[in-house]
Amino acid sequence: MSTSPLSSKVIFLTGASSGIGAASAKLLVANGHRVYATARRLDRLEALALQANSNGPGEMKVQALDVLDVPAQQDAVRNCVAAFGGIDVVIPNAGLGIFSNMGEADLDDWFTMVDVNIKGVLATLHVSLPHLVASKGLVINIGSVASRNVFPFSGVYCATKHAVLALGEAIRQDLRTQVASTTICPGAVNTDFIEQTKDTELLDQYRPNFKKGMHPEFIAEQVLLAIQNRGKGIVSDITLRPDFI
Ligand code: NJP
Repeated sequence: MSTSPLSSKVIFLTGASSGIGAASAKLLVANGHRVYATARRLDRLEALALQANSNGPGEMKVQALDVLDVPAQQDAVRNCVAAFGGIDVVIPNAGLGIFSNMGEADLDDWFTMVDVNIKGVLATLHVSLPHLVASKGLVINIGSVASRNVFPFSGVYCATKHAVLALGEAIRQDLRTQVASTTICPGAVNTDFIEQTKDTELLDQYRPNFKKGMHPEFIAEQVLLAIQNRGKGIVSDITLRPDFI
């Protein structure tokens, strides 16, 4: 059980070095929460923490972490608990999409998406769930509009995000009285996400849509709301779409 005051939660976050993860980390610290922020790019995490900690009132600690490295995930969770006294919220946000035609894709790219978006999320959940059971905590998964629909040139990404939504629902069912589960399913968000796509024709075609997508700060606000909702009710899943007006 976390030793935090009721209003200040301890949050374990992956993929915090950019986009939705970075925006969430900043907003959560600005609202008094204590964030254990992880990603592979430690320089970015350190810059983020410097900025967030100078504004407070919450606190950010950082650790370099590749979500595919299970012992490293165990180490990060142990360090988070040692630093902050427990874990109240886990956000397995690290993820990527490499868009391509099913007939032309690299098998390695498919495996990378499955590894990070499914196995990485599973590893984060597996190492943190005992702490969430202890704190009667919350998992906030980052799904996608691709969790329910399949879009052209992103079939494997869609398959991985279907899995993320299924995992959130599985937590809701199996751990009903112990751990709450919210899955946030955004459409296009203006982050570095699309830059993983190697097919330059597809990249040119998709980039403008992501550029006019939602601000990552809007997704971060829904993360904060999910945490603030505890005690009132649980939003099991929520879909967020860009306002193109
Ligand atoms: O993208 P980006 P987003 N180990 O590229 C990290 C979902 N989503 O914020 O390790 C650890 O800015 C990477 O960190 P680093 C999407 O599927 C997005 O948009 O330093 N971390 C970075 O912090 C994903 O689940 C859109 O490179 C790893 C982060 O992941 C989530 O939103 C729409 C890692 C990616 O940040 C955040 O993506 C949608 C690894 N092996 C869902 N590999 C959208 N943007 O439109 C990557 O429906 N990361």
